[in-house]
Amino acid sequence: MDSADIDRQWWKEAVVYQIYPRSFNDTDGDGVGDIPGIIEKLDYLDELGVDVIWLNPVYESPNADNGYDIADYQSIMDEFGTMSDWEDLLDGLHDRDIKLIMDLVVNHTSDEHEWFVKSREGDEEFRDYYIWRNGRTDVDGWTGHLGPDDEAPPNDWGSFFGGPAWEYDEDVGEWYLHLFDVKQPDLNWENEEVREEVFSMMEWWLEKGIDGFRMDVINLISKPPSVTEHNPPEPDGFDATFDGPKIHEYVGEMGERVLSDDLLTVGEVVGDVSMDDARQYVGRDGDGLGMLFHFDHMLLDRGGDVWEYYGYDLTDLKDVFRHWQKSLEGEGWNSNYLNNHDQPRMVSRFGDDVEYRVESAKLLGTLLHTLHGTPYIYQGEELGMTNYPFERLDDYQDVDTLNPVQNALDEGVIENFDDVKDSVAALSRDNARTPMQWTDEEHAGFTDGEPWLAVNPNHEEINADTAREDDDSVFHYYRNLIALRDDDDVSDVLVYGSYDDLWPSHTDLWAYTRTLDDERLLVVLNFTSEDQQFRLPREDEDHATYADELPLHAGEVADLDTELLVSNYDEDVESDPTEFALRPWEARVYHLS
Ligand code: TEU
Repeated sequence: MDSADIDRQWWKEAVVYQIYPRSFNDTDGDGVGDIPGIIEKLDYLDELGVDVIWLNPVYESPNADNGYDIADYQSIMDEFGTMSDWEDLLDGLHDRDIKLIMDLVVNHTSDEHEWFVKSREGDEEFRDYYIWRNGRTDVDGWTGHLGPDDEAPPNDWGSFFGGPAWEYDEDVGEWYLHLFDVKQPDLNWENEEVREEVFSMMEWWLEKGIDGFRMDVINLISKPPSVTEHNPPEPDGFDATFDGPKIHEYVGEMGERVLSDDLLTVGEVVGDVSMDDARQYVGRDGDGLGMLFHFDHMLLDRGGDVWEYYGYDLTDLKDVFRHWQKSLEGEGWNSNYLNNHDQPRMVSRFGDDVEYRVESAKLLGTLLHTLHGTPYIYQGEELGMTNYPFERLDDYQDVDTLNPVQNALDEGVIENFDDVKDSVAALSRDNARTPMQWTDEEHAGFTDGEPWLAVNPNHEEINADTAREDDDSVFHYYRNLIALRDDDDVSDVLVYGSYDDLWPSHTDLWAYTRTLDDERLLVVLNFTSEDQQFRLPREDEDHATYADELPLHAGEVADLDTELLVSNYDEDVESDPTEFALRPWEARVYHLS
């Protein structure tokens, strides 16, 4: 990469911190986090040094899916506070030079949204805001969910949260589509008025001063013809809901109408997104999004169900990142995340959360902050928070755990919960949602009341208070990583340098370079709990096991200034980057210039 080609944007140079308000900090003792609770922690966020907050949904909602079922896009959920609290939050962030992006959930609303209530009442104006269809009466042997007179749903799609994707409504006499919970009816984006409503709602938030949007399941908004047409062709498979036929028309329209380069925009894209689609979403002459959240690395260790946990191979993880890093190079921008509110804790999933918790949390942080793209930190990640020791089905709250498991038990797909409990515990979204661990006191200082979801018992050891006092903590390591993006000596190569995998086939080490002009970073990460040996090959060496084209060879290093920029072991680190031994979960970043 050549520095002359850099297309600078503030959001490429930023670090984003995600807040799941329900689990962040509770000030009124109801056991649920709230906006005043976030305000109370603004100095903490400032101390960490993050540049942007992504706030999960805080809008009015009956909470069938913790706020992803929105009943009013322009008001704040009572449990979380008031609009004036939210305005104070925005001011408090902006005063500290921290930006705010809001969650945009417009594939669906709550069934309690006024639009759906009216649609269901038969109000002509709102009927076409949602997707209503007749059931099928000609399906022999349909054994699934039924409407009246043994009517089968319009097609056989299942919802993401288990069970059918259609619900029969007696008053309407038709079925409505819900790709997620039955309380999350899908909006009909074919209807121009729906698009208008969404765009003007977005403009309203932008006028209030926000700095961008994270867009929930944005690649689901265009449905296939078998659903949108009145004399539909044969039903498509469920995969047809991903990146549907008019997706770029709709997202492009949003880009043109509402978005600009000055906003941070990140679209969540579920399913197997093709690189052509990805480039269309975020590419130079594309739809106008800045980044995507794809799922390729989140699906390596699991099947489609929450009880299908298999573990992962490092080479597969590297393949996913190499694919995205190289395919978007010079064309679009990457987002990098290893966990969020829907995923298990990264240190439990990709690291070692027992013996090498601190080392592996730091190593994963090093990866996140040295890849090409914008890093996203999920609350508690900066403390090395781990998965929760879930035991019983009653321990969970999440629809995406409870519904599919209960359905599978009812249908005999699972014989008893004990058979799958370890896998469910490894994958459940509730791992991310246990309350933030602030102190070693009762309920980890999250609430004075009863927390809505149990606090991890390891808060006695893992908490923000302890971490801030300990110079060697994950917290301080993260502060250093975040600060690197503001360090003039390395920020350009760190943010804009191209990524090259040095040793793709290595099953235990992840080694790569970032290159801008003559400057380089060399990152070497030991993804195991054993010692490993690293070696840079010479140019003329037969290096069959390394990358086909070596981005860096040992001979070059002799002519360069070498600085050990980052290391997660502070003692006994040799300065020669061409050959060295790595201890368990050791991470090193050398700056070569
Ligand atoms: O998630 C989309 C989604 O399908 C996955 O995150 C899914 O929950 C995961 O693969 C586990 O099965 C978004 C939101 O992030 C999530 O919290 C919402 O529940 C969902 O959309 C519906 O709005």
